[in-house]
Amino acid sequence: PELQYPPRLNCAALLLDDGARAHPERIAIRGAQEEWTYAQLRQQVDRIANVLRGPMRLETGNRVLLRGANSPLMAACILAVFKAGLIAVPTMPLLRARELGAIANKAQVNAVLCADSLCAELAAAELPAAARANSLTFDALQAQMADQSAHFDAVDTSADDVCLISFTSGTTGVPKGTMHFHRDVMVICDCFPRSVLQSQRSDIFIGTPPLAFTFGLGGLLLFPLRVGATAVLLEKLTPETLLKAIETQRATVCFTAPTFYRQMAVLADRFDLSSLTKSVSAGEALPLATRESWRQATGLTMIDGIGATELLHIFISAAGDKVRPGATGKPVPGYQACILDHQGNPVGAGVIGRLAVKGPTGCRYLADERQQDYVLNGWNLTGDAYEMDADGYFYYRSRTDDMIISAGYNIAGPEVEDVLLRHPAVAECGVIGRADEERGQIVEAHVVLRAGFAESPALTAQLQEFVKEQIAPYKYPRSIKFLKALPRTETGKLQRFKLRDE
Ligand code: 3UK
Repeated sequence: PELQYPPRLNCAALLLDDGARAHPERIAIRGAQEEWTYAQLRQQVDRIANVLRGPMRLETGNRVLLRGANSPLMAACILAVFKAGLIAVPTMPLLRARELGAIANKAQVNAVLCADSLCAELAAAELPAAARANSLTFDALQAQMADQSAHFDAVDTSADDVCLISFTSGTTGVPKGTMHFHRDVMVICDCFPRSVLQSQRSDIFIGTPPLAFTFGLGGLLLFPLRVGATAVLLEKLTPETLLKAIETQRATVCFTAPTFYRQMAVLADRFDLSSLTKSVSAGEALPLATRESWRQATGLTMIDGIGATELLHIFISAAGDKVRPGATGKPVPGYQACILDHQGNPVGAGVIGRLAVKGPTGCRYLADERQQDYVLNGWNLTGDAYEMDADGYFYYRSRTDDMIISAGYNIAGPEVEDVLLRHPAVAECGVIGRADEERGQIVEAHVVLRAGFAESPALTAQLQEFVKEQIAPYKYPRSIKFLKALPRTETGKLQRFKLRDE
């Protein structure tokens, strides 16, 4: 892909001002209540930018913590921060005071914009004094916007000025902040969406990932703006309300996590999903069983893609007839990937090793010694165990740390999960290694049953047999536990450590 941008670049100016000039009357963003054309979005963004640089007295390079569920106003705040030459620090809506305080201090934020409904938790957080004094709720922001001009000239930033600090949903330790430039924002718009998704101006994007998660920021805001399409931003979506919204909004592109697709597949026949042409899955591995049930329910071939906060968006993926069952896909044009052994040497086809990625975006942690663990000779080590085939397709096996070693066998939990998901009684499942004196670890499955099934020793035996019939018998779960729900992050990732700690 052509990834040439001028050395002076403000990504919001490029995404927004150009769109507002070229197609002012097209719908840019729809929310639960409001609908903004490109011209209106630009005006909202410009008013917010004027608040930021006027009454809030922020200066180029200052950092603004943002907190809100997906909505047009939240989107406008992020764009305004970019346009005003500031740095956005978006935070996940479900974070608690302790985590918010850690992020605010790590990123040394100078100001805060927070949705009214999420203010209480932030009020309880320890913020840098200056940021505490320079906080606005969305209601207060809107009151101030009314007094501001609807025109703001984008601050003349450099393509490699930081505009975004995105925090990883780290399962352990202090969250890691990853820094991204104005250029990186354009790069992700010009890689995956162009070469794999092939998004168009007529597309209507919808989905669940929060804008504070770069999967959502790209898929539900930046990508649609880049091609003049429409972004639908709704909060608190459930599998059922997302299906309803796809129907009523006539959405064409859906972004969500595998667990949502699994639950939607069961309900899909009650909705008219004929508008939908693309369904993108990311955040965790897409089991083949889920790909198949979604295909049966909708006729659509899902677009699986692995992305990471460190790399900003998706770097391995495949769509349409390029999809190979069980594989995530091939490196997105612009990116390279390879598999390394423990010494850091490349391994050949068919050997499991550590995934390494190089491309136009990459990991830049904010003051964190873990930078050395993630980047080796310019290659980003994502922490995933992958395998490549002779044709260059990449197959996810597990997180590097999650590989189960039982009686000398290496077992990838997701492979066992894929089998269990094919059983009619299983709605959701998570497979981990449980410490065992004799075998080192044993395979343990945590299963959520579908409605109409009840746990019993007979069902446990049946599930164990079911696994043994389909994959090497040593991979079968010697222990099966039944749960009402699995612990997941806001981004749809299974929290395996919570299953282990049980
Ligand atoms: C895992 C996947 C298998 C993998 C993300 C799309 O998930 C995103 O970013 P995070 O920083 O997590 C990164 C890690 O998540 N993962 C993500 N997608 C897949 N594993 N198949 C997949 N398709 O372990 C990776 O290292 O939260 C995803 C776009 C932007 C993102 N930030």
